[in-house]
Amino acid sequence: MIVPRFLRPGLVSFLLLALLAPSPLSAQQAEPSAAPTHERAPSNIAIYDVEVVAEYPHDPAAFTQGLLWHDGYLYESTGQVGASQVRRVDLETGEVLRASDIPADQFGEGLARVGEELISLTWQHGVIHRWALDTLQLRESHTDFPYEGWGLATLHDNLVASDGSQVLRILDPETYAVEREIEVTLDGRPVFNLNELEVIDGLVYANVWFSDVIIGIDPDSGHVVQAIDLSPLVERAAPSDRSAVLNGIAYDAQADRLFVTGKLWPTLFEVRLVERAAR
Ligand SMILES: [Ca+2]
Repeated sequence: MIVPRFLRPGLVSFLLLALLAPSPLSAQQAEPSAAPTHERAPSNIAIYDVEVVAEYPHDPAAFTQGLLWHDGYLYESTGQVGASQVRRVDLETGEVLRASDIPADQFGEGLARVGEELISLTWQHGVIHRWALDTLQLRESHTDFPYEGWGLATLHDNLVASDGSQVLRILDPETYAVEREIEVTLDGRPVFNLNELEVIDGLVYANVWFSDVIIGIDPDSGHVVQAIDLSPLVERAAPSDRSAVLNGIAYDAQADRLFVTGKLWPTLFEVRLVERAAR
């Protein structure tokens, strides 16, 4: 858990710069006047470390794609073709209390709650499912969503969805029509691979696929305003599978508890954010 203090600033700068690693698309989109990112660290964002408040068991076979907290339970969606489910999970024991299979040809993705229903995405199938919150019975499947499904959360009265790119989409929670697109940027550069989502106090928090950082995004501007360095937890979870990346954010607003986990991780962590001192 302990990372030498003197290593931390450099470590998180490295992690943040990794988010901005040049890709053909980002290179094309970069402003000609923009300074090369390798010459400066990202600025104007708050950096947080985490303290572990509690550790709970997590199904090490769960390829976690969506995670949320509601009324005393965790709800989790899992991926992989033939193994995707929507689940209600007991926090203390990690026991799967109830589960429903996502159709076996589909790869489950993000999960959000709207009222008494859960909504789950699929990766490349264009299908969005609605499930009864209490029974987890499948109620309806929408079949022509034109984007990849990655992360999903509820933002005010809408849904917010990621598709693995730098774009978040605000969706109508009934029709899934796109009401607004948000390009997510850090220091003016797009941040790709946005994955699992959670909304906390109006900010959209996102896992970034294959990174150890969760970013906090202002949904009005798309600007990254916070970065949370989870690398000590990744080391602690010691995932052996390369695909076992940090993914899964759930917030218990009533008790102000923040939970994070990863795909195939044996542990779910409750964490407290600690802002890193300005330097
Ligand atoms: Ca979530």
